[in-house]
Amino acid sequence: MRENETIAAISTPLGEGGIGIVRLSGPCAFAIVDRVFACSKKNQSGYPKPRYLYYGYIKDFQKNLIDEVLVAFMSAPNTYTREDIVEINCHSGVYTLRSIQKLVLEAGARLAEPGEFTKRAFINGRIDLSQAEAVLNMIRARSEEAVKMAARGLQGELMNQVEALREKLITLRAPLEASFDYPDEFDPDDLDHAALDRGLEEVKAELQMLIQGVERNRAYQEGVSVAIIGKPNVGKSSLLNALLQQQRAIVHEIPGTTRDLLEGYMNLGGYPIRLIDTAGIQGTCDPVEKQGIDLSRSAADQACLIILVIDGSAPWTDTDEELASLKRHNQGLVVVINKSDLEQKLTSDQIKYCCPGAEIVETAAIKGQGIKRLEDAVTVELDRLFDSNMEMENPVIVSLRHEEIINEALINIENAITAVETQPLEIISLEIQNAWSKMGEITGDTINEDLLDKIFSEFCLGK
Ligand SMILES: Nc1nc2c(ncn2[C@@H]2O[C@H](COP(=O)(O)OP(=O)(O)OP(=O)(O)O)[C@@H](O)[C@H]2O)c(=O)[nH]1
Ligand SMILES: [Mg+2]
Repeated sequence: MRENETIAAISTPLGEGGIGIVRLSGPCAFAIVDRVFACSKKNQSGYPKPRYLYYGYIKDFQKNLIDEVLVAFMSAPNTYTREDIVEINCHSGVYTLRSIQKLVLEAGARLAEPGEFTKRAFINGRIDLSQAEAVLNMIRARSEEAVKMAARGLQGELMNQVEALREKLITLRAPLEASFDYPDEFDPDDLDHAALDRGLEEVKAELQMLIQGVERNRAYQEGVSVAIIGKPNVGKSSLLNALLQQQRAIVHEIPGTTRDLLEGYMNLGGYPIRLIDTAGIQGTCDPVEKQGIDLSRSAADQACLIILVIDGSAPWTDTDEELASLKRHNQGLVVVINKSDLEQKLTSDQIKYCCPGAEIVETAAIKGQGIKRLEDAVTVELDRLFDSNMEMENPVIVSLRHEEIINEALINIENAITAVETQPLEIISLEIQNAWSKMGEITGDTINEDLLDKIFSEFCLGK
């Protein structure tokens, strides 16, 4: 990384809005902005006084006015990047923002790479890697729960847990290393194998604890897919509209109205949900309908949870039974008996027989009846699926990257435990060292430049 360069980028979304920000970070940030910022109070106030907003104009080198702005100067090291930072608050228009960015680049800054501001915060030691990743999670969070988890990551919760574990590993390894380095003073035979074993078991349990909440956390972070499945005309699209509270899908009495997959987004119990309406499943010779049905089946297969809709005013059929059997292991299922406002021909016994244990909810989608009960049933099913009864104060682990690292460290520790009885001390020590080093990849203590680049490249420009 070219740390000595001053970087700049538009840090707010490009579009029309009240305020847009062009941000600079680096040793020449103040000097660069000074070349393009005409500030009336400059001399009287001893500008730039850090953390004050200065009113003035951005002008190009020919003194043409570009925008009326407020500029904040923040001096190192008390800034996001620990470098000098300047934020130019301008009017948010695509052309204005781009013009100011272009001007500061001409005045000596370099265009920042995606995530480079946060990368500098990491490299300059203000945050660790897990906190940098939490920044990304915060930006991407699509539900209240996801925001809460990202905030915990930002506060360094994961970093603290990981560092405490790594400390333990150092303590466990110390007597082993001492016996290699000072064989005269530390006799390997005096080593307390039972204590070593106990310590390793403790670390193993803590690592397992760390991974426990992963699936649920990921569901909160990335969202869950919920597919509405059923025979034609049972009211799937009506249910989608009722849940989304908008006329998203066409509803019609002609069976086979929905031919494609249709999606909408909603939030339930803190879970961001991708709700998918599907074409009604039945035997057909129509090639277009058949394609739609193939899509329905694959949506059912890939969903985290299936809402199986059955028409309560019609008798139970073999197709309903076949649809009930689509549920995979580890997939959630809620059964809806729709059209409960009409005379009922269906008994829940048949459903209970084909979908043992499944929650059954009666709705009248076109009247909006039973929708709240359906939402509650889906939330309960998701909680069950993602083991949400666990205490909320579980460690914050959301990324697949962390999970993989912890799993690998866990293997090292399990190897070390097996080695305590059977292998030379060097092997145990090496496994502990490997686990310590692996865990350092979470905080960024032991990570290579390529991986860092990969992580930060996922950020947006200007962050
Ligand atoms: N009485 C009654 N009619 C309903 C209810 N829900 C849906 N309908 C009617 O059933 C018909 C089919 O509804 P849709 O929501 O289009 O059903 P669908 O399952 O999406 O149908 P396809 O897209 O053809 O598979 C429409 O005429 C709806 O007005 C309900 O709760 N009660
Ligand atoms: Mg439909």
